[in-house]
Amino acid sequence: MSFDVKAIRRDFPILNETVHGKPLVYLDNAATTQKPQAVIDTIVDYYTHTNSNVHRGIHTLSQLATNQAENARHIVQKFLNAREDREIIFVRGCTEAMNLVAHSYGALHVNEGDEIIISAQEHHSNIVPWQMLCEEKKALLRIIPINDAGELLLDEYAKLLNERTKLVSVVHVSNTLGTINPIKEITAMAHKYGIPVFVDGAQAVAHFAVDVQDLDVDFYTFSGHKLYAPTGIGVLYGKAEWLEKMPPYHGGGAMIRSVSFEKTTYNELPFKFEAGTPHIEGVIALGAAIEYVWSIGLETISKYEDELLRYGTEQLSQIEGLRIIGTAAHKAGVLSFALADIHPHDVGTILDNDGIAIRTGHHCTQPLMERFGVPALNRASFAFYNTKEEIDALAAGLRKVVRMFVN
Ligand code: C6P
Repeated sequence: MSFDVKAIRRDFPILNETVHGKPLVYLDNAATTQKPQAVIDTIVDYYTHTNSNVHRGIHTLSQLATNQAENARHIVQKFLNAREDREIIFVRGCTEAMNLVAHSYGALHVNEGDEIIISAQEHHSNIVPWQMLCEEKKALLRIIPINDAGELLLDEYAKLLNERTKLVSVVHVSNTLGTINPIKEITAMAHKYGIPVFVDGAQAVAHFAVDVQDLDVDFYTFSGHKLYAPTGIGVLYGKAEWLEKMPPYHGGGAMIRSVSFEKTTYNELPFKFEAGTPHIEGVIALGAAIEYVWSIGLETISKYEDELLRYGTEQLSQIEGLRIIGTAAHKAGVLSFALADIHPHDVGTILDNDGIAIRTGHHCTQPLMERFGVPALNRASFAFYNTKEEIDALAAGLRKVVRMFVN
């Protein structure tokens, strides 16, 4: 299919907005993506025609809502190529998925003296839950280091694996560096010791196809809002054999089979991990977002975004005093950079005056800031609705910042 970015942009009404009187140039897609009309319509349609609680009612609307929500689960199962629908747990997002696994898997499998491996690239949400678990269990957190390009050092990783390791949890694509990690290799290395692997796919699923069976990961998570769906809905994939053994995370309605004051028995998968009324319209809209992405095609998306990344890298590299942080050979559409010694908040504010949205700060990866010796960074991150003209606007905006501060 040929890629018509102008037509794609018409699917996203927010792209017509102006900011400070200038056309919006939205380059903060790693923080959250904009929503296509198909997703917005799905939410309106749900509240207009179907709104009802799920898995609770015999009445027609409840059954319609249940069918739509379970159909969305099936769409996610296909999207990740999971074996079964029951391996798809709906959560609020990556952060909740990590806390769920840390809490539930951790309760069962992690004890004093055990070790958990994460990497130097991790977002705080893939650091703090494991730190909390390690503190509680007197276990140890081990960190896979990176080189100056922002790539994991697999030789060092190999040295960290041992019989005390109880879990490896790594990010698929770094939100700060853009590095795409070799998950298949990382997983195979851990599996030699029988160690399960959890992958944070927050920055992966919107950019290329992910096949959890091919990667052979034990757990995988993503947040809907980085995949053109609403906030507050995300997915935890887990191999059924792990999820079956793990205790529930939250207690309440829907996760039970029977309750008495003496004893409660738990529901089957996936409901054992879905206590309470779920984010029903979010679930259904996530299904619509995936169908929208499929209608374009992940291969087409990857190819186009690679082109944007290459063009953006070329254009930004020519700017005086600009240093790109994250130069891995295998990268997704994230460009983080320092601009002379100008504070990123100044850069972000001046760009915003020109309608250009980038992210500035530590990107919830403070250990990475320390690793690269910077207090904060600027980050432009791409989606398939971005254009080379928008990258030109960013480059022009950055030249203006340099002129204001350096000369
Ligand atoms: N990164 C960013 O601007 P939640 O907040 O649960 O939807 O996602 C957390 C998360 C986990 N892992 C990675 C790699 C992420 O990038 C994020 C979210 C956003 O980079 C907001 S901090």
